[in-house]
Amino acid sequence: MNEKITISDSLRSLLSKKTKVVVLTGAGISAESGVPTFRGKDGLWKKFRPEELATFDAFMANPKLVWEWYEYRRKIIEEIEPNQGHLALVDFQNYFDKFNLITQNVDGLHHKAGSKNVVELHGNIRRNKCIRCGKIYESLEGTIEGTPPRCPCGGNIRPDVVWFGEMLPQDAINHAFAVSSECNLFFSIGTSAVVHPAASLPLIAKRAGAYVVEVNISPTEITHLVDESLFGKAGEILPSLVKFFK
Ligand code: BV8
Ligand code: ZN
Repeated sequence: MNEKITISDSLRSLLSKKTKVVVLTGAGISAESGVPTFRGKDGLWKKFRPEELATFDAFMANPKLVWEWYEYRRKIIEEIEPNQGHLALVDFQNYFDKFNLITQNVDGLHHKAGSKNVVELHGNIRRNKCIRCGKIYESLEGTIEGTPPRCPCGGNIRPDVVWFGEMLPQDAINHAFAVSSECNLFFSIGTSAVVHPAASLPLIAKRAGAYVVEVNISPTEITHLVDESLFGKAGEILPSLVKFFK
């Protein structure tokens, strides 16, 4: 399915190279690749609530359970490929003179699809770090085997992702705030827009006068305030939007 979708004249006129575009993605853009979303019916949280696993306290209380949950997610991610939605965003990046891709996802699929300078607000599940000395590990080489593995300094190794209650990487969120407040066109794609501060980016763009478009299979927390909602799968909607590029 790649036929043309119906978009407004306003959006159509904004799909020109000169428009400054920011895209925010969430778990929904990876759904068609087979990555379970967080809050959907097949959501990752079906057995546990976010606060039970994706927090530092949860890791300190039960490092084995939290580590195994991430290992389970890494296994899913190792076997999957970017989908048409990720690939369309590479076309977006090649078309628009000013384009910024910001993601809440930790699966690395935008990078794998060929997107450049991806801003990962919540880190990357493939990377790890030591909770004691902060050493970053791109692979587990050099760590002491265990569940979780240990750093030679004695500290536990944890996934290099941002947990609830943790600050986002300062440069990432500052860059995201800056470009969202200067763009003409902002896309919120495949996110329920409940997790802050990422969820404030569409509002910042809207307040700065950008035209805000949501791409989602169902309404979200921000549907009432965006300028245009394109309901459907990101893997179908985004390639259809590419057809409007002049
Ligand atoms: C912080 C990494 C402060 C880990 C993640 C009350 C009000 C406001 C804020 C808070 C509050 N209480 C607590 C907070 C803060 C909290 C927060 O926002 N909580 C929420 C739940 C209320 N935020 C934080 O803690 C952040 N840090 O605030 O620090 C601070 C200040 C001072 C000092 C210290 C700290 C940190 C948040 C980051 C958490 N980490 N991930 C991991 O992955 O394990 S969040 C996690 O949720 C993922 O990153 C995910 O991307 C993100 C957001 O979820 P979505 O991506 O939107 O996924 P979801 O499943 O919800 O939705 C999927 C959507 O896709 C749906 O809408 C669905 O319809 C759609 N969809 C499905 N299929 C498709 C599709 N769309 C299109 N096509 C399809 N095919
Ligand atoms: Zn260490």
